[in-house]
Amino acid sequence: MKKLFLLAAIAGGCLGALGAWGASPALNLYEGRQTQSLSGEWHYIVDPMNTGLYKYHMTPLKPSKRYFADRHFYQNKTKLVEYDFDRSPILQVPGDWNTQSDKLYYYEGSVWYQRTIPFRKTPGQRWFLYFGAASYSSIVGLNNEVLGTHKGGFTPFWYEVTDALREGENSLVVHVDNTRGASEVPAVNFDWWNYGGLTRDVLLVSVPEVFIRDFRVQFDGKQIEATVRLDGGKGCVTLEIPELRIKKKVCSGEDGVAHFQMKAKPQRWSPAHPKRYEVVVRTDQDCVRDRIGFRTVRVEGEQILLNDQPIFLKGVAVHDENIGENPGRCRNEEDVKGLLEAARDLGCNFLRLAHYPHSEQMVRLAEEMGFLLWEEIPCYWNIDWASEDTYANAEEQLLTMIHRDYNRAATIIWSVANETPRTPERLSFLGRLIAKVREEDGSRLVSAALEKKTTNKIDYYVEDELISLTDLISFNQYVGWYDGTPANCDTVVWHIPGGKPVVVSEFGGGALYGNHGASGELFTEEYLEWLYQKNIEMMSKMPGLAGISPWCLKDFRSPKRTLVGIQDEFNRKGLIDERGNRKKAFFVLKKYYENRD
Ligand code: GCB
Repeated sequence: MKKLFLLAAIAGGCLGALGAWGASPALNLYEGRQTQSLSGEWHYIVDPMNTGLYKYHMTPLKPSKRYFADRHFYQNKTKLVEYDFDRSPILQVPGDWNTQSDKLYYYEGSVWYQRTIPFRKTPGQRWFLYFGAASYSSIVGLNNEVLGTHKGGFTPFWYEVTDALREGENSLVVHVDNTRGASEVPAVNFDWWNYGGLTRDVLLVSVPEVFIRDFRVQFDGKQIEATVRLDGGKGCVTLEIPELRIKKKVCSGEDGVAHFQMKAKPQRWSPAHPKRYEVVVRTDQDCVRDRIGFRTVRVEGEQILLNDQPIFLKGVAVHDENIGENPGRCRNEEDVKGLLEAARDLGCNFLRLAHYPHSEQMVRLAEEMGFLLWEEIPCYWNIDWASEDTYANAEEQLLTMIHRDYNRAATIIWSVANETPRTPERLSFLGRLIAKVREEDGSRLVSAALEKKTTNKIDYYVEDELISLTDLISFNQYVGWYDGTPANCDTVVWHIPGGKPVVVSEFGGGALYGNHGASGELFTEEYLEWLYQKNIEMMSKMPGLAGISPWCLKDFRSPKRTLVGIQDEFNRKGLIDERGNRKKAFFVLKKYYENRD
């Protein structure tokens, strides 16, 4: 058991603090990594009572008695066995379970996934199991060994399995549980579908004994700095950017970390010119590549400067849910492309990836297509601010997101929270998170989507102690929807502290595509069209306005939206509906973006 524990600890990223990465080194999926996809058909068993985890008095089962147990071992006829993965139905991985079976549509609980992995050992190699995301928590078992547990439904995790894999067939079992919890992140109340499952890619990654675990590249306007981290030993590292004629070799210290500094004048990455350079990192055993854009971002007074030029963020907020007849979590590049193409047609240069880390595919493709990104973790509405475990969970999600996307030029904003209550506990919690972001990555802007306050529906105040800690003043407002009608926009007076760029991180209202009526009629396309016209007029007068990300691109599933015939369990604040049909408001925003610098 001790050995397993150690394995899980190592694989879970507890190798100790090294360099600037903090305590959890990433295992990043660069080009050139040898990977075997474990996507496709997995058997599953639905286990609402957690029969595979506990005995009848709720004492925990030993791993050897859990559903992890190697099914061949249990198929011994003298034992009573009451499960059989081979006879169990199939779920596609990646994919949420809710949209794959009617029985699982509302399901919140545990599901056991199982598949086999054929394996042949090659000397001198190490192997990792990589999970893009499992929502919300998981326990991974390989051949009856527990590799580890993970919490947080939107961030990747991995386990080293070099010693756990055996020649021939291996049984991989993953217990995934999407039960909501008061001390989880997010907690119990949120306005999107609580999709469960192995929602992102599962991979078997093979690397040499000493391998390039992670590298970070940064451009400060004058020079490119890079830090490469080897795992398994030390070595000499060559970093090459062929198009810039850069080639440099640095030998790591005992810690396996090599630092580079190179003067360079790259073409700058921007939405209008999303130029990326191939960066090759090589040792005598390993070679990986990434395509990296170089840009700078900072704030000056009330402006956001991209490559030293002011930029207005023409944004839209997006959930990780595909466009289609039966939408669910995005499963592949095709799914995220659908969303990104709709945002491009809208004229956006910026996306708020709400309300949790989206997939790496989303971030990479957005970068290739020239979108600036706001990335965020699900400290949403109210969570258990006083709990240290909750804090540790939020911090882990935040750091994993930063580690995964550190090299992405597209990402300019890390956001730590959405619409959270102003309490001392929350201030201390989010203050710690913000300090953590700055420690980990001083090259980007930090934000949080705040709330506004009004007592008379005329004076709106954005007041929050967090503003002194963030780079932007971002807040959500719903004048014309939760707050009066769009006509109210004419009389609203905004009281926003000056001195920092203002980004309205949400505004919007609901409309069912194809539902027409007078502009005063709720849920009609005409109402939403009017709401967008009036909000745009109002916000254009806001001092310091540096960007907007209306709520939101696409109608998305939410069990909180129950109005039959209109919502039918969809939040209807999309500019397009779930099938991609454009509402009238889409064209109002498009026109505004076309005419705005
Ligand atoms: C908000 C939330 C967003 C909701 C939206 C709404 O302020 O940030 O998650 O979906 O309002 O539709 O009410």
